[in-house]
Amino acid sequence: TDFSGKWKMKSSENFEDLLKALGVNMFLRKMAAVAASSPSVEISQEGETLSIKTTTSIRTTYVSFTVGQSFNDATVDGRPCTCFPRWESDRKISCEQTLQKGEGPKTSWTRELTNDGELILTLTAGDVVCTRVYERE
Ligand code: R13
Repeated sequence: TDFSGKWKMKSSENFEDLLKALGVNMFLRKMAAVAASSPSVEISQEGETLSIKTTTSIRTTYVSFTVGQSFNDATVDGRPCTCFPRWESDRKISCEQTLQKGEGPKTSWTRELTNDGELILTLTAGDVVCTRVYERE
C-alpha cells in the first residue's frame, strides 16, 4: 500500500461535531470548519514510514511516523498526545491517541486506501466520528 501523493478532499462529514465533542467553542469551530473545508494533503511514504503535511489557510500540520512505533503529535484541537499507529489491514492504518496531560474524550484516527484509489480519513472523539474522503489531485 502506498499512500504517497497529493490529495484533495471531496467530502467531509461531522467535522464540526468532532470539534464540539472536543469542547471547542462555536467561534473557533466555525473558523476551523471553514479552513478545513479546502485542505491540501501531501503524503510521502517510504516503506512503513509516512510523512503527512496537511495545509489549510490558517493552520498547517506536519507529522512523520513509522507504523508500529509510537510518536508525539497533537489532537485535532491541538492538545499534545502520544500516538500509536498500527496496520488494521494491509490498506488501513489505525492510530490511537493518548493525551499527555489532562482529560478529554478518547481520540483516534484511521487512514485507509480504498480499492478505487481514494483515501478515507476518519477522526474520532468519544462517540463522534468524522469521515473525510480524499482523491488524488
Ligand atoms: C484553529 C484554532 C482553533 C482550533 C482549530 C482546530 C482545527 C483547525 C483549526 C483550528 C483546522 C483543522 C484542519 C484539519 C484537517 C484535517 C484533515 C480549534 C484549535 C486554527 C481555528 C484548520 C484539514 O483533513 O486531515
